[in-house]
Amino acid sequence: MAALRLVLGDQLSRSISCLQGIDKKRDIVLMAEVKSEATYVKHHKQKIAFLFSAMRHFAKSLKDDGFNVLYIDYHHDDNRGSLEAQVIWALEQHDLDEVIVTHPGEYRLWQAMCEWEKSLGVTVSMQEDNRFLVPQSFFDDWAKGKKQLRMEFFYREVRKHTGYLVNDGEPEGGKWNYDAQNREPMPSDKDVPARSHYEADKITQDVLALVEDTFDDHFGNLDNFAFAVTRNQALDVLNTFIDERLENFGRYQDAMVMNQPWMFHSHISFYLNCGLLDVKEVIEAVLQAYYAGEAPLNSVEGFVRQIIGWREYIRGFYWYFMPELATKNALNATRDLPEFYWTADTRMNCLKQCITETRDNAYAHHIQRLMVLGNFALLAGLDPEQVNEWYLLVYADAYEWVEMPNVSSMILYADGGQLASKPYAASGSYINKMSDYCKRCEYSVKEKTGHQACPFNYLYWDFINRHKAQLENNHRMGMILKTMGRMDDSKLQAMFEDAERFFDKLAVNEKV
Ligand code: FAD
Ligand code: DLZ
Ligand code: SF4
Repeated sequence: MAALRLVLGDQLSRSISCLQGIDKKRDIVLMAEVKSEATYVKHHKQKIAFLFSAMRHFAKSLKDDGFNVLYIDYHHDDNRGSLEAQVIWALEQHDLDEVIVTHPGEYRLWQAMCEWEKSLGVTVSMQEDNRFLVPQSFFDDWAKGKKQLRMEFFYREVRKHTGYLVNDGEPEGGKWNYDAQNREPMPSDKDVPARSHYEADKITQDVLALVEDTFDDHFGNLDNFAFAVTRNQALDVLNTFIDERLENFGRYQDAMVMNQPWMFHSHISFYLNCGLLDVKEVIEAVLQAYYAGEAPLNSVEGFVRQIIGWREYIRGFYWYFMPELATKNALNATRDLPEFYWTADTRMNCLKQCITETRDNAYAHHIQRLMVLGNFALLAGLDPEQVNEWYLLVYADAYEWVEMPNVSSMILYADGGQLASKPYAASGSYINKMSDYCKRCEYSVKEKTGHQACPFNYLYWDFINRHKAQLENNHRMGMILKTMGRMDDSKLQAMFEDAERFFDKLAVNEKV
């Protein structure tokens, strides 16, 4: 039995399940750059360039090792434009009895693949997606019957299951979570190490030219392209993070600084999510540094939690709640995404910074995505469908399994609290505390009302007021609602009027 083994653009791993048990001589590996995947949303130019280059390098390494690889590039004469059409084409060209795939990361593709056996007329075997530490069934078993699905408790189960940072069932250092030590703003004299930068080789240069030419109407620019595109380079990113950033990762995890897009974050989501790095090797490398005394526990535990907590949880959550998650809109948010999410043309310096950096790098770090871009989307009541589309296309690490729970559930509270115990809403003072953005803003973060006032301030109370009936049942909102109840009526009224004026301007695309 000869098999066609389809490797998707985000499955670039030698140990990916669809390559396991491969017969090098008999089986064929199919990889294809196809229009349907490259344009189902208008991905950032750097995201396409990154994936196409990483795909080409991965295919080359397989070929060099003697695998039978059919690689169909974007302008290949035989390119059929979609994964299914390309598989049909491959089956017509070669004598193959079976198609083997790994469970894809997006529901739309999974749904389509479930129909392939009928349309292709051969056995299609779908293997577990093994780019994660625990299988989907681990999440499903944990979630079943629970009223609340809080990440923290899932994370502890994964810690116990894997034994990472656990000694005889007890957490390393006595606590499961050291976040209390991880909320420092950055001092102004602190240097940030430079981002890892990889020169474009011939493969990458070809891809950059292709993207510039073929996807010129997509968001973003290619000027800052410096991604790792091979496994060795991705490992170099990981090792450089451990050597240069891990020590400070925890302390400055929530900090934001003007013109510092990369901070002390790891920048490995691109590589973890496309298969170039494996979650286990990442955790084990970080733990090795910890046990060698090279990094403090607050940083190491904080980092481990992002990966074996948040990342694993988010993936489990997506598949547990799909397809319903895609249409959730518990707060009935309907406002159109403002034009400035594309142009960065806004007076609000925090948003201007985060959108400009997103456009230039196809990256923003977590707290920018959450507390600036996401917080505004929540407070302004932006339509979840449009916000999801934006996040899915602007970041080079975005696939729906990870993007949608973060957007619909974490930032927009569109699921009504299945993920978060309360909306992540904040006024300008949070942004002021954690960044230097407000110092260079045309608005004043100290003012609560009036033309000069920071819009986050009045939008915050307008949001609380708009949703007070819904939030009243949430015990974590009790204090905030009480505070609003004690506020001066005329002050509140002025803020609601400011919010209305602000929304009127947004509606006619006037600069805000
Ligand atoms: P670090 O800060 O160094 O964190 C280490 C790793 O932890 C990341 O590489 C990532 O794999 C994992 N991680 C941390 N937080 C999360 C999280 N909330 N969900 C899943 N994994 C997490 N991450 C994506 O990979 N793709 C996305 O499309 C994406 N969209 C997001 C949208 C919103 C609204 C928010 C709030 C977060 C989103 N995240 C997404 C999570 C997080 O912002 C990114 O993983 C992180 O910024 C990637 O940069 P890094 O590798 O430097 O991360
Ligand atoms: C994101 C992406 C892009 C831009 N292009 C391709 C492609 O041409 N071929 C391919 O196999 N995969 C691509 N991908 C990744 C897929 O969209 C991804 O596999 C699915 O969204 C499932 O996560
Ligand atoms: Fe953002 Fe308000 Fe600060 Fe300006 S003052 S940077 S709008 S939080």
